[in-house]
Amino acid sequence: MKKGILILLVLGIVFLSACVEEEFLLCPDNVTRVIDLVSCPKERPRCPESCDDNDNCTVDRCSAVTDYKCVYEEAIPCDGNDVCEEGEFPWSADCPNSCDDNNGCTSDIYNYQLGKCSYEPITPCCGNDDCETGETYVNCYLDCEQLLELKVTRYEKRQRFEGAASLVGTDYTYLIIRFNIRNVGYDNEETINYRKQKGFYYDPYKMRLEDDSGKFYDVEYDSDALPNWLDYFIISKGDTKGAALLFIVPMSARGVRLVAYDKFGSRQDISDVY
Ligand SMILES: [Ca+2]
Ligand SMILES: [Ca+2]
Ligand SMILES: [Ca+2]
Repeated sequence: MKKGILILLVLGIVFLSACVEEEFLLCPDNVTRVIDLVSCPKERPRCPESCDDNDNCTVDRCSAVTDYKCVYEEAIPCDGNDVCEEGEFPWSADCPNSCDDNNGCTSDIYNYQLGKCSYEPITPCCGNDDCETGETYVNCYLDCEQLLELKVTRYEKRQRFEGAASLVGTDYTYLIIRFNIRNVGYDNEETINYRKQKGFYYDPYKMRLEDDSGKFYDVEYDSDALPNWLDYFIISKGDTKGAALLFIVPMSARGVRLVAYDKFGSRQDISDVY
């Protein structure tokens, strides 16, 4: 009996001691409570509230990649470092506002390698006092002399032309153009015609018509049936020749002009027809 009382007593003590409240400790995160501070969760690393170094020329970074430390990388380009860097011209105060040299015959660029404006000549350029390849009096009278003068003296439209198909009932017409062509400046030696002679090499098939819509019309081969037909010919400097050519144009063509080309395909002169 005594032994039974003793066992109950011991069990009672154990039970009571289990009911005593444990003493908890607060971890540094101010949230977690533990009995032993060793059990606190490890503090999570964090970046400083700001990494701003007040320098426009650095990129300020902080993340797990930088191990939660502030890292500063040079910003390129950097507006405000007194160096005109790639991509900054012309908006940045580090660069000149403009590289314009007021010369339409140079291309104006900012050269980042040299750190200054640089200028490349544009060729050909109308206005540089030099009649360059590709320039003629027609497309650049500023630089080139007039070498040829073309004057339409008469034109005639008809839908029938002897020896050629009738255009009656179509929207097209034959156009006969008579003109004078004067060599005012050509004094080159020509050998194309198997004769060594100075002057302008006239080729009827280098003549074209052009209208307001930008269409071109070639000389008809029946032109040689025209009185005054002028075949390949060298026109000496100062000489004028009269000639006639036949074209087929739509009735609706407007702003028709006769154009003379040289043997290289450059326009030498233009004369209005109608
Ligand atoms: Ca800069
Ligand atoms: Ca320029
Ligand atoms: Ca020029």
